[in-house]
Amino acid sequence: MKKVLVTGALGQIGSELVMEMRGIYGEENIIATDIRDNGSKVVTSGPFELLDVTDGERMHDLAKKHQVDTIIHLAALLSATAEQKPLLAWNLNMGGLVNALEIARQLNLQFFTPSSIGAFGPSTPKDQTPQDTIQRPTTMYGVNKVSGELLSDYYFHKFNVDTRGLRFPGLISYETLPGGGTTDYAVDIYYQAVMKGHYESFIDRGTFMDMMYMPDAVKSIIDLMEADSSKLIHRNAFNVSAMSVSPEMIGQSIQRFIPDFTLRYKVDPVRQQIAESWPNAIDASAAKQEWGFRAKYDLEAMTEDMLQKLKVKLIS
Ligand code: AKB
Repeated sequence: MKKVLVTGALGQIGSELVMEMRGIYGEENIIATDIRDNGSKVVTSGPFELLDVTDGERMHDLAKKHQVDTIIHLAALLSATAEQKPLLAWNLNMGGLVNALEIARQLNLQFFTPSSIGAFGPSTPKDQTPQDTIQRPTTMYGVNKVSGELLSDYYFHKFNVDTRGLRFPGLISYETLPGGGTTDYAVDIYYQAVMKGHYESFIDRGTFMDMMYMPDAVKSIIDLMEADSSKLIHRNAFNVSAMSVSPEMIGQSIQRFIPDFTLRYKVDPVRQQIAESWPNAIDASAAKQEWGFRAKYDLEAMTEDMLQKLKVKLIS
């Protein structure tokens, strides 16, 4: 990666990935794009362009104008929003993806897009979910993610595009809030713990899902993109995870730092049903073997860092 165009750059992943890559590859070499301009440091610290990813012509023009050699395509609706607006999700998630893949083919670019634990469904083995297994998701987001994995494989086999991807778990971060995801509770809980000392979880006790702290997610994207192509067998859908946790486990972890923190439950049936259709804990051994994936943060280390960073952000 020398010159990279990032779509959805103001989202939860993009806002941290862009800043990290600008530090590594040089500010001018990371072209951030998004449908809106929020005036944040992603916009002001390097090249920024407005881009609606359903506009393939503009995406093509921007890739040519900035002479990029890589596209990191992040723009997408997350699971809960996609369930509310399935047709919009199809058009944005699949339309944006096929535009980005076509441009990667036409301009011979390296390509990354994230998949998700949402690509699994109720008939997938729930524990130690294998890298290669049954994928019959029951959500529009899941349908989009499986299709995206297959489409990215297709562009590699058919057109030799250097496509790569990760199946992300819930990502926990303090810079930018996620929006419209099922795993968002695991971010909200930290914000509310710092601001109010209390959280009402929309996901029920005893519901396990995989999670990862954002610094590990950002590093895993960069490491996969830098990995030797000849070593990659599962190019577009590596299972990656740092922990499998339930709301009460995060609550107990927070109580070690904020002893008075209280957790109650007000379950949202839609997001609970999505969560129950996803694995409890996935097996990340293919990512470890093929390109050396390793997460630095476990639950305790993440909680300590999140609370420290949020106290600075929200209180001081
Ligand atoms: C969501 O909850 O929709 C995302 C995901 C796991 O893909 N965070």
